[in-house]
Amino acid sequence: MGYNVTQKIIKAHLVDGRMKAGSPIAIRMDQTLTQDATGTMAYLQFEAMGVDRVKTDLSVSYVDHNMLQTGFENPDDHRFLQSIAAKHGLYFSRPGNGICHQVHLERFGKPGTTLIGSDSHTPTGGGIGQMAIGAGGLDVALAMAGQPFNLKMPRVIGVKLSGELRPFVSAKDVILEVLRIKTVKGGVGCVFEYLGDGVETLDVPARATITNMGAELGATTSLFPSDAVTKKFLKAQGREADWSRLVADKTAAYDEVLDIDLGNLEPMVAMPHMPDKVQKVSEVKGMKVHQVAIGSCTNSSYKDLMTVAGMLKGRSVHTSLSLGISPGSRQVLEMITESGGLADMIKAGARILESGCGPCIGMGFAPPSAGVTVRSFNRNFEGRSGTKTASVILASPETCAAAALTGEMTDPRDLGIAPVAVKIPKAFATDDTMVIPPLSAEEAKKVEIIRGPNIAPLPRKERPGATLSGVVLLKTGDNITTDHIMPAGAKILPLRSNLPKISEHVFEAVDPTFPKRAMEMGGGFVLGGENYGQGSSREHAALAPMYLGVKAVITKSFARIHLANLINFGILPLTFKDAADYDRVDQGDELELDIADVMKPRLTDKTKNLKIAVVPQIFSDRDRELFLAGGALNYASGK
Ligand code: MIC
Ligand code: SF4
Repeated sequence: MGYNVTQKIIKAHLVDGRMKAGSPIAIRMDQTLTQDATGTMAYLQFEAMGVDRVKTDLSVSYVDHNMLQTGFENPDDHRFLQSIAAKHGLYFSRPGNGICHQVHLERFGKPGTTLIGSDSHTPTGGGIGQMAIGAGGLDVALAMAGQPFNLKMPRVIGVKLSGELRPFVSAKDVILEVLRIKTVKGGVGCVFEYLGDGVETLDVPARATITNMGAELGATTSLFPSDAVTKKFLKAQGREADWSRLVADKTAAYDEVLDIDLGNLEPMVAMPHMPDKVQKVSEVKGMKVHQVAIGSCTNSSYKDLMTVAGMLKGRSVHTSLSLGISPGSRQVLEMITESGGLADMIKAGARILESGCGPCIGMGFAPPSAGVTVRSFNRNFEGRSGTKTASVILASPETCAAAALTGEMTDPRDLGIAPVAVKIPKAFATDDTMVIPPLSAEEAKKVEIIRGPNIAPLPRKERPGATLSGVVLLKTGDNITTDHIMPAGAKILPLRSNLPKISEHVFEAVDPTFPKRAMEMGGGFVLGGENYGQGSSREHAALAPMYLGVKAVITKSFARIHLANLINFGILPLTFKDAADYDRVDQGDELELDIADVMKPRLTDKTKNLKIAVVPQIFSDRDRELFLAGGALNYASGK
């Protein structure tokens, strides 16, 4: 039997383990990326490991999230990141150069290689056949220190594409269709690998939209083959030498196959407040819209924005709303400027935001109270936009542009305008002056790391005792996101390097009394339903609860990255052996967890005098030792 693309890349990077779905494996990481909101912590952790220079082929530190500079915190952090990159042999992508995933795809990603990034949308690189995986900052720091990445060998779901997309239907509609079928928890433990005749009809930006938003399936990553289309893209980026062909063998097998006929798809949306609440645009047409935002790492390529520019050209944004556009990278901004697209957008009344994450993470351009905002983004969790009462609808750039013109949900095919066809340019603008290359080892020695007052020292955890006891501080439901656990937004994001301060906001939108109660009670337990911790890679969703004394989290199931982050910071993740037991334990109950043998924990609900069977979510000896050491940092530095 031949290999699929996923197996080929894993096989070439396998350091330990067996390639059997569900088995623990360790793979070598060729490249790393960080962004500023997770990066400060990742570099503090890397520093604590005592390694002078990154051991990867290439590591890049990006600044794209914390771009609003309403105080000293964000600019201080940018300066810290620039100096620490210089110290340790990294490339530094300066603020203004663009969103990490878009820039990495354009300038650094390489087919057939591995990339680990401290951001959940790192799988964007799958658009050019790179195995790109999102993880917590600590796992990225370990990779920079030359350690392999530990994960479970994924199941490989083949998504067989046939046919061709019709006008005004685009890549976003493909991934929304996959989300409709598989839901936000349907991809946990899986790689989505795209195959079939339809693949060659999709250009790289389209492929990258699909692999990017595969993160919303909870997937380990998503992958396209590297073919002639990939070669054309890399050539236009002046990087033909980085191309290599990588396709599945004819006899390759998949654990499951999904068939999608591109020709049958229609414009779709994900309704509030989950990316899998998918409907056809035609089913919600006429709904009033108060804001439109186009951009984010999902849909901010040159092609996306030129499509929008073409639809707006000679028309005006509806008076009832504001349209904000954030280009994905400086390359995109430069090229839409030179080709006249930017002027068409401005003439139509669009507000041009800087090149970065911006409104996607609540960094400005928040919608009005109870407003409906249509966004070309990937996440629509409650409150994430910065306005708690707002509703976010996720849609393609075409559907966003249609809403911007009419002021209501509109199927772009009903506008009665000619479809805009944008071709991938023969040559992109490839000026990398906003990327500072690594210094020589000699020069790096002279660099002083600049730390502002916002950088608090890194916390360490003690080794756990034989018994963990305390009360259930909070009982949550299904699909709790890391945005629920550790909110982002313009006010809280600048505190990412300051754990004591950011911890005051844990579970803010769910129960604002949580931090105070947790501190007063000396910590305790958190209960959750299915898919606990889905969404972002932010390790602060584990670190901050750890700081507040959370000892274990007991759920029906976990999302992959958050599960790893919990173990990395010494919080024990457990699932109920019988999901029905979730209903028997209540918030406020006093629990005792005997972990004399951590692989056979014994849980007692002392309030109800109940024994509850639980399963530790620890799958390898390494993870067990790491938890027993009080977390990955103690483990890695031998403390
Ligand atoms: C997100 O989209 O939620 C983020 C902000 O990019 C996060 C990372 C973070 O919280 O810093 C992610 O996706 O991992
Ligand atoms: Fe930035 Fe949004 Fe992409 Fe996260 S999802 S990396 S916040 S653009």
